[in-house]
Amino acid sequence: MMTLTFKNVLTATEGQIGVVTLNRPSVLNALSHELMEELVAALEAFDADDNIRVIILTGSERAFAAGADIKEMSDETSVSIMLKDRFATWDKVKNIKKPIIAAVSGFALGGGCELAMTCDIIIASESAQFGQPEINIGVIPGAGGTQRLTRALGKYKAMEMILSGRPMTASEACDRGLVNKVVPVELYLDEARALAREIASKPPLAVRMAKEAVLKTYDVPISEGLQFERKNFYALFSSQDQKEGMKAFLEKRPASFVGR
Ligand code: CO8
Repeated sequence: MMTLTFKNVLTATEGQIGVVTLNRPSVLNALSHELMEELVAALEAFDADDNIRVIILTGSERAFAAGADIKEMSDETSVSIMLKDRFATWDKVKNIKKPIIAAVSGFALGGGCELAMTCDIIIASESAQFGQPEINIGVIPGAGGTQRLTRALGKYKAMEMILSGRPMTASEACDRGLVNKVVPVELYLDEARALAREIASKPPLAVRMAKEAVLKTYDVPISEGLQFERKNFYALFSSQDQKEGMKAFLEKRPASFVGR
């Protein structure tokens, strides 16, 4: 992991936490294709690294990301953009198995809002704003906004945001369940780190299966989701960590998890 160097993203490890920082400040972290490819490479490397248990995805104080790169897209045609299959990288972000905490400050607009929503937990600074302004440039959200924002906020608020292009403040996003917690700007990364460390202390296989089961709710009717949950529950009983976790509880001592 440490040998990977990128142009548009920075990576760092802090104990069992992998941090990926979007780093195209001159364009407010606009999500070019090159940036997305590097982002996926960084996330996949952390996902494959046994020493990493949780990933934090962040941007700068001024911008998490102001959307897909409009300059790069402006001359595309329906056919050219389809043939380039730009959403393949987005699908890979969705398929990361370890939990991803988005630490969001400043603009999270268009693809930036969609990227945050593709993460599992969103911690925001007071300056964060979330929006889907694509309507202002003649298109609509393309990386999940119409679906994920609607699941998060309900039909009426999502419709208002997507049709008007108006952004939402961090505190409103938090009140409505799109954001987990809002903190002053100097604290949002620390808040994300604290939560990441807590999750990193849990048994990794259970964390992985819990994430998978929660996400299943987006894809299937509840009867199938319940079956899926049950199978993951059963499967964890063949892990060492289930034996250790339950034994430690009964012996009134802290558990020591190995991820097997
Ligand atoms: N793409 C490219 N460049 C951008 C983008 C962007 N999304 N956002 C900002 N920039 C650039 C600006 O052009 C400017 O560059 P320069 O200094 O060379 O003029 C620089 O960043 C700073 O921006 P501003 O001067 O505009 O800064 P302000 O503080 O005045 O305004 C805003 C900040 C309000 C965030 C403003 O920049 C803005 O409205 N940006 C565009 C927001 C937007 O419309 N986002 C949606 C884009 S479409 C999308 O995301 C679809 C996603 C679907 C996935 C697609 C996969 C292929």
